[in-house]
Amino acid sequence: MTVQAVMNRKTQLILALDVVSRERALILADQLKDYFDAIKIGYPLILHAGLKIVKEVSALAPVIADLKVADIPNTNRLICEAVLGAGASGIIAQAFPGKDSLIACADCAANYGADLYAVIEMSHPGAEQFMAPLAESLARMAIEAGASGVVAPATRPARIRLIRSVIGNRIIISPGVGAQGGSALSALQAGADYLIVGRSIYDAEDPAACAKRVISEIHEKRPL
Ligand code: OMP
Repeated sequence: MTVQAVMNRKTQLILALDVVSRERALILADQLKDYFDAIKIGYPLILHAGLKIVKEVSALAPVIADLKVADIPNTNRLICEAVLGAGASGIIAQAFPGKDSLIACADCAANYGADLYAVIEMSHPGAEQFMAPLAESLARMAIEAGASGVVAPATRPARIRLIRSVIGNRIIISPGVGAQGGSALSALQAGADYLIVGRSIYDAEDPAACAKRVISEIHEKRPL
């Protein structure tokens, strides 16, 4: 079984750094690093700034590479090696391609001492069509494959509660807070370990003040 848990649970927030300018990304990462347990970087930033941005942001905070890896095992391994080799300490993969594909990611993550998070049900409305009916099986399979945890929707806290009952004490990271309408507190109360927050913080007039507000809101009502 290949399970890690690299992230340090301090604020329980993960910054989704979906800006497309390297300069803005580095300024935001530096301003916000103390308010987040990790910074999630995906295609928008990597495609604009190049893979080296993973190394640059990793110098400031732990990076989760959100490449939603979804291919055959060999291609999954090559993708994971590239981004974990560049300094990421976590990677996000889709669960739906199946157990062998996910095991390739989990084994690669283990080789780098990194975490694998498997997407089992996404936060947007369209995920109710095909993903939600399969989410429990995907979650079970992800755990068997050796994932450190799963990605489950803050937009539907009842789904987080259900997934928690399936995966025991593995990690749930949960996007959809703020811009997509999800409530930080409801997602945590439903069983999420970490909240992924992007636009509502990096697009705020004062991102650091906004991050502080979210932290005080969640931890005043739910002590760490
Ligand atoms: P905001 O909606 O701006 O807070 O950003 C949410 C972040 O979480 C984006 O980077 C999305 O790509 C990501 N995300 C979802 O919104 N929903 C999902 O179901 C899964 C993810 C993800 O895997 O991170």
